[in-house]
Amino acid sequence: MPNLYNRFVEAFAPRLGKPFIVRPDGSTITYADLHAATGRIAHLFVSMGIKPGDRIAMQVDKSAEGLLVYLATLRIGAIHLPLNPAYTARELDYFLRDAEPALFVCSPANEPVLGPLCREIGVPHAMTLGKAGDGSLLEAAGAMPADFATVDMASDELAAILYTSGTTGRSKGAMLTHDNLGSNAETLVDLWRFTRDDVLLHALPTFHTHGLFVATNIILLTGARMIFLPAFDLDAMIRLLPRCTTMMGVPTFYSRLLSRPEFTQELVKDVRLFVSGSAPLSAEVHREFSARTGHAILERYGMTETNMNSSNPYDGDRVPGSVGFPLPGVEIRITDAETATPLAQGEIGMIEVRGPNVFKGYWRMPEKTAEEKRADGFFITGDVGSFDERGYLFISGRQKDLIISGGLNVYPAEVEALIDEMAGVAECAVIGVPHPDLGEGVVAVIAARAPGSVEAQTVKAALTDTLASFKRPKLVYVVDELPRNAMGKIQKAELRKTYADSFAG
Ligand code: MCA
Ligand code: AMP
Repeated sequence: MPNLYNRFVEAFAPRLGKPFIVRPDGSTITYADLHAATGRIAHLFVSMGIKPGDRIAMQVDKSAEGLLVYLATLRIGAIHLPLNPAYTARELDYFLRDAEPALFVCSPANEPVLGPLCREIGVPHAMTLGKAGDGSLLEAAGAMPADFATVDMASDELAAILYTSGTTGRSKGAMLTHDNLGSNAETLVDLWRFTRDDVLLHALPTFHTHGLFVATNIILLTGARMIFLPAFDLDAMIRLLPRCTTMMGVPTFYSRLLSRPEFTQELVKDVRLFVSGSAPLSAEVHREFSARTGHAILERYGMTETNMNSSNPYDGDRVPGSVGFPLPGVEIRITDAETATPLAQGEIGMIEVRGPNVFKGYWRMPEKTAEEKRADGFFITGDVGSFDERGYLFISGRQKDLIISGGLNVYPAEVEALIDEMAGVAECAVIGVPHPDLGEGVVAVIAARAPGSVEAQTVKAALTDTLASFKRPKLVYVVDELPRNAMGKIQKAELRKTYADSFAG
């Protein structure tokens, strides 16, 4: 039973003829289709010599078939490793060398570049999967039998590795067990009252916790269905919301919906729950949404390393600006960042989390795991916050130098390292400043070695091939020098003030 897939089977077995996925064109994948297709893919993987514990890395455009690969990976006891399609070959090179997957799945269009990269790195197998289910993977799986005996796993064995960047140095693979994912999804099903009758509008990417585990695992655990969009598409969302009972999104989804006059209370009269997370939802958007639709968005708080930690209540006040209460079974404490001493209610400090949701550790980085997990099992989130007198958690900032743009994380250190290497650059600082659509927008402030030694346009162009587009600075300023404090440290807070209005208006 501990194999997460078997938890799903238990839930959807009575619903085999019902749709798991409905595409915008009306075509469906039923639970029976899912079970048979994942059986075929699982047989294919086993026939290729892939074993439990092996990694299957995947960088493909969003598709329902991609989810089938995730589930087949679980069935054979291998480890799912999804990667953002925006990553460049340089970024992929790192992930493939670090994770040493047994198989890399890429889109057919990228095969000419990534196939040779896999051979150079020594990845044993590369296959393709296109948006329409085309490519070599499903073609080969088609010849396989559908019946497959899902492999038994211990609950603390790995189901997935998701890479998160770090404030310094290399990206870290967060190792998530079958029980991390299963326990969290079960908790959320109960807390958010999901049933087989729910229809979830799925417009999130499927290479992150939010769209992959929170949204998809909940649906699989209830035998419900999702209307599955191949990408974020505001027109399609407005067209399809009347057929849905629930939606999950990052704050940008909600502010974009509000920008449309046709997004009204009437349009969403059959929706019972809107969930937001991955980045702070502004109290203003929360209130405007309530005024427009009568719905209080339910904001929750999570991390790649921990799945979901806290949530506003289903019944009761969903407080704008708060991420709610710790989930059942999850402990959250606020500590002094320096001394690790727990702080009193109301005091602001480091948010720490312990529970069955907390990951096993970073892939092949025991020292990083030890830095971020305390001996008593609490994980140091890097987020700063406090509890109010009613027990609601408020996140007031981040101790980690991280920018969250449209729900995607950008670690300044990674961008700064690339800019610092460029000719004519003395030094640089990458900061996040308010952005009306994305919450925070990435800005680079560069000190030139000499007047005119570097140009903003050249810097932007040079990053095109090396950095995923969402990480690239949307604005680059060249200055004579960067502000420093008495210790000689660049004052990012000062820069954030100076450039605060960069995206205004
Ligand atoms: C796209 N672009 C972005 C972003 N998205 N730039 C900065 N930040 C972004 N988030 C750039 C593209 O590179 C492109 O640039 C241009 O904007 C248009 O791209 P397009 O794909 O058309 O954008 P979009 O479809 O409008 O996407 C915006 C989006 C998307 C819908 C907000 O980024 C999105 O789906 N975000 C959700 C991410 C997510 O799922 N996060 C959960 C992480 P150019 O024109 O230069 O090429 S999980 C997590 O955080 C924890 C666990 C949690 O609590 O959930
Ligand atoms: P990731 O590394 O992509 O898992 O991002 C996790 C980070 O997103 C957390 O550490 C928080 O800083 C942030 N985050 C997630 N949900 C929320 C939320 N509801 N409000 C504020 N920040 C959030």
